[in-house]
Amino acid sequence: MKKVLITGILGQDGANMAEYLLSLDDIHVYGMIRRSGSPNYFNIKDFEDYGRFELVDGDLSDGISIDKVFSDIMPDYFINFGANSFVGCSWDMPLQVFDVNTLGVIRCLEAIKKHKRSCRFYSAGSSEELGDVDYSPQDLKHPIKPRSPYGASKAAARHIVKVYRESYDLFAIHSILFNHEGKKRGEEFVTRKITKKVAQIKRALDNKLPFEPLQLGNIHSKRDWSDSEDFVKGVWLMLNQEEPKEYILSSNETYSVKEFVERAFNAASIPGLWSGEGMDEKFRLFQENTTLAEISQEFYRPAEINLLYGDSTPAREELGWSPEISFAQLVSRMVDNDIKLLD
Ligand code: NDP
Ligand code: GDR
Repeated sequence: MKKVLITGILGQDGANMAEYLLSLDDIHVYGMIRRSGSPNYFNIKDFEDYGRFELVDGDLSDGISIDKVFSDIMPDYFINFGANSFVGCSWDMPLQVFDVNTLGVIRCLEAIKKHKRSCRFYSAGSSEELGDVDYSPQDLKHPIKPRSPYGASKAAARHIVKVYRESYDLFAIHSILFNHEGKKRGEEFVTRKITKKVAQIKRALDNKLPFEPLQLGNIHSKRDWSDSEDFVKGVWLMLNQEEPKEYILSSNETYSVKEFVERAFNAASIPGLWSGEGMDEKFRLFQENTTLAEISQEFYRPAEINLLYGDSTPAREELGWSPEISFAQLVSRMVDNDIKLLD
């Protein structure tokens, strides 16, 4: 039986990875949770009582706990999805972001180095490391130029994973993941914020009730969006190659937040039209003066990445990976899921 330790188990990718691995034979999954007064088990509710799944306590900001969790389990694979992953808040708490996202990775690597060097390690890198991009689509040769404390924390983690890989001959990788979303996505990220609000507005319109419009920041930024369920399979393929080679995972398409908004309302059969410019830009109900979405200064960031557009050709050609869920399917799956959750 292979033992896989996953951090960030209650988050989107950790839960999707565990669910995928439990669908395979011969894998025991240990999901690490951090101490909280009221942990949210929603993302793991479908498999938390499964026999080959166990929760263990640990915190990436505490090296003693990482050392203990690792040495108690002695895993064959260590997948680090734990992070402070919200770019928007990273300007407000840069030290905490670096502690968890960068020093946390060193704590994982130190445990592997000390207790079991044959353990294969994956830590989640991010397209946020690329920052103000020089060219599109972005590949692995693109310079690292982060635009946020979060992006900088992931860039630093990238370098330290390479250093440990080369210094101690570890199978340790930090591959760049472009945006990926889905039914388990946290509610502060823009896609889930949109689909949750669209579901609420649909409910209000169907029942002729009043509602507050969706409020967003920069709707002109473009992102390369995929489904997390596709990405966790790509990460597992990367972990099972012969050599520890890094790859980009992306959809190879890019859409603006504005396009996501349109498609989400469309998926809920709510017809709308854009009007106005800048801070006055609005998405209105077709042929009515009802605002569905509007702009708010509150959701702008101190610095923005205007365009992310990945090139995952090497992962497709060499690992045989490819995403199965299209952008249109991703949006409608998320909207349908949020509508169902209101029932
Ligand atoms: P989530 O925010 O959904 O999950 C992150 C998890 O990390 C949460 O479960 C959280 O715990 C946990 N965590 C936070 N701080 C600590 C800590 N100090 N110790 C242990 N665990 C901690 O993120 P995703 O699942 O979307 O992302 C997974 C990884 O991939 C992250 O590293 C993210 O930065 C990276 N990434 C994500 C992308 C995306 O588009 N989703 C793209 C590129 C990279 P709790 O539940 O208690 O809050
Ligand atoms: P991102 O995701 O920053 O790309 O990081 P997010 O969904 O937060 O933002 C995407 C884009 O939407 C714009 N935006 C808004 N964003 C949020 N959250 N809320 C809003 O109201 C809003 N209005 C506009 C943002 O400015 C941005 O341009 C995600 C995370 O999963 C990271 O952990 C991961 O590393 C990167 O993707 C790749």
